[in-house]
Amino acid sequence: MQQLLDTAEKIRTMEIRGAGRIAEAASAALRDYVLDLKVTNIKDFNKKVDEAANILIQTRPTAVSLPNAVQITKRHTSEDVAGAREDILHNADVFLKQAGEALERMGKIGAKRIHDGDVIMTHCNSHAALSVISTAFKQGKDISVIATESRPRRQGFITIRELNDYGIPTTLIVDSAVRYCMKEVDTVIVGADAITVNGALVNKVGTSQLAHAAHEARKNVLSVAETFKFSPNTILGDMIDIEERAADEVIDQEILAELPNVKVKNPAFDITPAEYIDMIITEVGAFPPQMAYTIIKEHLGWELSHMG
Ligand code: RUB
Repeated sequence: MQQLLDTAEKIRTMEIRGAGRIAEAASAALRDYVLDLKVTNIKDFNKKVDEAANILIQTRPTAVSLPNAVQITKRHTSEDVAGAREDILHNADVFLKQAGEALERMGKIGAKRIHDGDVIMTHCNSHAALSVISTAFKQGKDISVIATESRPRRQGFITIRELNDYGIPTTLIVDSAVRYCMKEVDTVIVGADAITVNGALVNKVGTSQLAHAAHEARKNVLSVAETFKFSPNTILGDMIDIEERAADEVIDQEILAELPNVKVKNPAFDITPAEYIDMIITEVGAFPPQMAYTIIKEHLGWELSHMG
């Protein structure tokens, strides 16, 4: 259990971050937990697995990849502990393998939408978006990137490091310079924490202003998202919970303490409506956001909505 708690803590404190990485870490943590779980009857086994699953799911509320990965990993129909354990280990191995392959496939599919000479704007740090950008670059396309800082946690610094390592010409901007710089941009490429049934994109706060500015300037907006980032529960009417993080990520607590009339609001994500997104690149193809329902139905299955 201690190992699983450590992983949960790393997700909560964002040592492990990004919707894809969170999902992979949770699946692996559940696999390792089950491997060491010493119970003999299936009822106790299921109870323990559900408890562990809930600990992982509660670490961060927005990335749907997290509950999806946990549900995909823990589902089994076995009546005995050995069979259930085997199923869960198998599920985790398949999920982790497919997640790795998905990143590569999305890179190849998305790179087709990037042309020689393109200027790409990206936001935050998305492994999926970077897979598309780096694949296009490795194909020999002459591209450059404008990367936002992504306050308050500055994940943009991780992005510029990765782009620099690839050798891709990169310009760092502050978040408020997005609209000013949009005239230079050909395509906006971002990741996703969740895609809802109506094709809305939930991603790092600030994504919606990028998409809005791109829409206004008639530039393309691509979101790159594995199918496990689509939300089955939104079919049942559920809303995506937007994580609110601590004030001290935004302002020094000592300064804030001197300002009794001031409070801080620090939402970690925002919502971009489908009308501002041209295409969602998944591992099974490039789709308009209006096809979210079909992706959920065909690739996640209705049963996810009724579990957990
Ligand atoms: C990260 C973020 C990323 C998505 C997709 O937010 O918003 O764009 O999670 O990332 P945080 P990936 O830093 O708060 O986790 O493509 O790597 O799954």
